[in-house]
Amino acid sequence: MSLEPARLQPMANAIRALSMDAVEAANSGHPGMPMGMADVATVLFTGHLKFDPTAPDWADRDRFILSAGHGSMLIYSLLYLTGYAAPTIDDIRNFRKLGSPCAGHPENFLLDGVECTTGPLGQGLAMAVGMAMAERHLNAVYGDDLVDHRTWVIAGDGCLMEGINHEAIGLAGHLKLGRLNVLWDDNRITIDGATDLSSSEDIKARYIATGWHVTECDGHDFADIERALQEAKADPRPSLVACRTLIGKGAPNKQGTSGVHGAALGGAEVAAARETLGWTAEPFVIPSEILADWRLAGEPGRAAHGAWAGRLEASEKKGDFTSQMAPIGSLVGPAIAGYIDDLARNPKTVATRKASEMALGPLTAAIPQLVGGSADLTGSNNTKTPSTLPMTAEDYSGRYVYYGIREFGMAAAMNGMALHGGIVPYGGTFLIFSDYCRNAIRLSALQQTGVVYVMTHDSIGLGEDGPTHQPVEHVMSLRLIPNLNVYRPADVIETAECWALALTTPETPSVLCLTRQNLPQLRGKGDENWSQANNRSAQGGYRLREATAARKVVIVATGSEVELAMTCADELEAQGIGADVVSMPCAELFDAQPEAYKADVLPTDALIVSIEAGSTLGWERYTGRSGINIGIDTFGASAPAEDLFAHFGFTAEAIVPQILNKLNA
Ligand SMILES: Cc1ncc(C[n+]2csc(CCOP(=O)(O)OP(=O)(O)O)c2C)c(N)n1
Ligand SMILES: [Mg+2]
Repeated sequence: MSLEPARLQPMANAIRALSMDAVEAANSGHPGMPMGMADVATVLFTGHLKFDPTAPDWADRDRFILSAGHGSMLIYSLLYLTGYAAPTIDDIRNFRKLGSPCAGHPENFLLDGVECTTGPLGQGLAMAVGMAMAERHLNAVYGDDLVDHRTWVIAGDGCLMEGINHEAIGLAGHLKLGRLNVLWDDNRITIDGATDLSSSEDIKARYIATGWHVTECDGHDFADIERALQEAKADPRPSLVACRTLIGKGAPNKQGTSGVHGAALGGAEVAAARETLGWTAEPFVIPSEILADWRLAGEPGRAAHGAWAGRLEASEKKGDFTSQMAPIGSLVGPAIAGYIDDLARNPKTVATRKASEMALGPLTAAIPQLVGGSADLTGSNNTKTPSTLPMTAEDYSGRYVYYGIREFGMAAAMNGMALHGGIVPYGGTFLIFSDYCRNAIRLSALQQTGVVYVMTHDSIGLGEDGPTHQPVEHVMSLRLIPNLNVYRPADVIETAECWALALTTPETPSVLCLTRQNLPQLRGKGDENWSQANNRSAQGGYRLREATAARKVVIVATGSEVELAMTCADELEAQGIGADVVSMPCAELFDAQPEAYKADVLPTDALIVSIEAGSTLGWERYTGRSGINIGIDTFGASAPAEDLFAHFGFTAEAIVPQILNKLNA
C-alpha cells in the first residue's frame, strides 16, 4: 500500500464528496455506488493501477473498466483527482448536463480515461474479458517488454446477475486470463432492495466452478483491501474480489439502503454526510493537501511509462509494434486487389459466406491485426482461414477464437478487443442470433469501434432449418441502429468489396449479412484493375444493369435477390420495357451519397421496385408511395430454399406481373 490509512481516508472521502455534490447539483445520478466503492477505488488507484494521467492512450497502461456504469461519478472523480486533462472540476459541476463530458454514464468517446462505455449492466465486465484477451495476444507476439498490463474491473451485483456474466466469465476462465481482476461491489443492494429479493445464488462458488480465483475483503478496511488485491494479482487465474461494502457509505441515514442507489441524497443528508465524513470543504472544492496526495498517485505510472518508452525505442520490434497499434486502412485495398482481379477474369458461383472466407484468405494473411472467431459455427460462418490459428490458454499468439455458444459474450469481447487497440476483431454467428448480441452490436456503434460481425444464413434461403433460424426482420432492424453499416452483398465480388469497406471504417462497426446458398457472380466486367478507389459498393447502391429499352422501371435489390432482380429485368426488357437493376449492398452508404447521385440511381420518373427477402417496412423510402415492395412480413417455413422462394413469391413469374399491373394502372 502506497500510503497509510490516515492519508487514504480523506482521499476516499474526496470521491464521496464530489459524487454526492455532483449528483445533488444535477438532481439526478447515482451516489450510492461511488460512495460505497470509494475506499476500494482509492487503494486500486494509489497502489495498483498502472496509469499515466498525462498519456491516457499509452498502449501498455492497465485498463480500468467501471462496469457498474451508473456509478459514473466514481470514475469522473478519479480522473479529475489524479490529474487527467479532463474532466475539469467545471465538467464535474455540470455532471449530466448537455455538453459536459461527465455524462450520465461513462462514454468512451467523451473522456480519454474512459476505456469503454458502460451502463448496460454486465457488458463492461464482458468487454474487459476482450481487453484481457487482447493484452495476452499482443504479449505473446511482442513480449513482456512491450505488453504487460492488467485489466481491472469494478462490477456491481447487477453485472454479476446478468446472463452475459456467465458467458464472459466462462470464456475468461477457459482462457485463463490471470491478468483480469474483477472487484465486485458486494453491497447486497440493487434498485428494488436487498439482493435476496431475487437471488440466492452462491456467486463465489459459481466463479470458482468456472476456473476463477475468488477472494473477499472488507471494502472499507484499507489493509484488507490491499491484501485482497495483492492476492488477486498473485494468482494465475482471473480473480474475483468480493468487496463487502455499504452502499452510500458516509450518508448516515441512507447508507446500506436502495434509497442511495439512484437519487440525490437531499440537502439534509448531504449535510449529515459532511458531518460524518468530517468533510468541511465547500462543494466541488478539494483541500489542497488531499488533491496533492491524489496527484501523486499517477507518478509511478508516469515513471513506468517512461521506462516502457525507452524499451520500445530500443526494441527490434518497434516498427512492427507501432504498425500493429496503427489503423489498418491502408493495408486493405492492396491485400485483396489481386484476388478481385482474378475473380473478374474467372467468375465463381459461391455462397456469400464462402465468398467471405475467400476474401478473408488474403486479408488475414496480410493484416496481423485481424483476429477472427465464431460462436461455435466456424464451419457454417466460414470465418477461419489458414492464417488464423486458435488462440488458446497455452498459446495466445493465435488469431482465431473459439468463443463457444456465447454470441453476446463474443460481441462484447470483440468490443473490448477493438477498444484495447492493436486488434481488429471479426466474429460469426447466424444472422438470426444477432438478437442475442444486439445490445453489444449497439455498443459497437455507440462506442465507434470497427468490429465486423459475420452473420450468415441471412434469409429463408437457409432452407430446411425453418422459421426459428430464418431472419425476417433482422436486416432491416439492424439498419435502424445509428453508426452501423449493414452489408448484404450480392455476389463474390461485392462480398470482397464489402469486407474492404468494413475494414476501412475504424469508427463504424459492420454487419455482413451472408447467404448459406450459392449465388452466381454478377460482377466482373470492368473490375479487372480493381482498387479501393473504384470499389463500387462504396456508394452503397449502384446501377448494376442499365435499361436497354426506354427506362420505365428500376428494381433495387440486395444480396441473394439481386440475381432475381436481373431475371425480372430481362423479362421486362423482352417485352420492350426498359428496366435498371440497382444493387444496394449497404443502404447506409447509399444514404450518405450526394442527392444528385441518389436521384440519378433512383429517378422519380420510373416505377421503383424493391426486392429483399425480409421485412418490407422501410423500403418505401426508396420506392416511394407508388412503388412496389417485395419482401416477407411473416415468419418463414421449413423447406428447401428453392421451394420457399417460390412459396413466398420470390420468382420472376410472381413479380413481373405485379410490375406490369402497376405500369398499366
Ligand atoms: C442491462 C441493464 N438492465 C437494467 C439496468 C438498470 N439498472 C441500473 S443500475 C441497476 C441496479 C444495479 O444494481 P447493482 O449493480 O447492485 O448496483 P448498486 O445498486 O449496488 O449500485 C439497474 C437494474 C441497466 N443499467 N442495465
Ligand atoms: Mg449492489
